[in-house]
Order: sequence, then C-alpha cells, then structure tokens
Amino acid sequence: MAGEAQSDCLFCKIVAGEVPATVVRETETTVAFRDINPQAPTHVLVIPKAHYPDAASLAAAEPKIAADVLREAGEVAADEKSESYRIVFNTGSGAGQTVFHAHAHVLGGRGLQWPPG
Ligand code: DGP
Repeated sequence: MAGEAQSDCLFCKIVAGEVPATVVRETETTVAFRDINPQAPTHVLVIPKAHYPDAASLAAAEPKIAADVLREAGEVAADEKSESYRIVFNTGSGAGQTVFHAHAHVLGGRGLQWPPG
C-alpha cells in the first residue's frame, strides 16, 4: 500500500531505528537527521516517516505530511541558527537522487552559490 515501509529502503530503516542516525528532530510524521556526507556545516535530511519515492509523489498522496516536511526543514534551519539556507529535493537519478524515499536536504552555515551544479 502507498506509504508503507519498504524492507529494502535505507530511510525506512532509519525511521524504524534499524540503521543508526544522528536525529536532530522528530514529529509524529517526520524525522530529521544529519547527512552522512555533509556538503555544508548544516546538512540535515528531513524525511516523512511514510515511504514515498520522491517529494512530488508524497505531496500528491499526503499534502499535509509534505507540508510537515517543509515546516520541519524551516525548524531545522532555525535550530541551527541558519538565517539563510537552502531546501533541496533531488528528484530522479539524473538530478542526483540516490535514496528513493522522499527527503529534503537542508543546507546552511556557509554561502551557497546559484545556480547549483
Ligand atoms: P540524494 O542524493 O538526494 O538521494 O540524498 C541522499 C543523501 O542521503 C545523501 O546526501 C547521503 C545521505 N545518506 C546516504 N546514506 C546515509 C546513511 O546511512 N545515513 C545518513 N545519515 N545519511 C545517508
């Protein structure tokens, strides 16, 4: 069923506590944890606990949870005292998505260039 945990999904395993992560925030619907390969002083991933492969499919099926992810991304930036920050949803392998469980990258703590590569 849509949204159900997938046994082969790394981020579902983090939600279940089967893979360790440095969790910085958690709500009923979301978890935020530090990226294992940080690209900035603040690099936190905010994920829905429910499994959807990308941000658009999450928003189509569960718009409230998609809003929860965005709100939590802002809360992470506030917790980290990042006044300027970037929220990124890589979607598709051509855009660099490697984990097919929706996630927002929250990047901050340094100047960020535009356009991104
Ligand atoms: P993306 O490339 O947009 O799908 O982002 C996936 C991110 O997940 C990438 O920046 C690295 C991070 N990542 C991969 N494996 C792990 C892990 O086991 N733990 C944590 N905390 N992050 C991970």
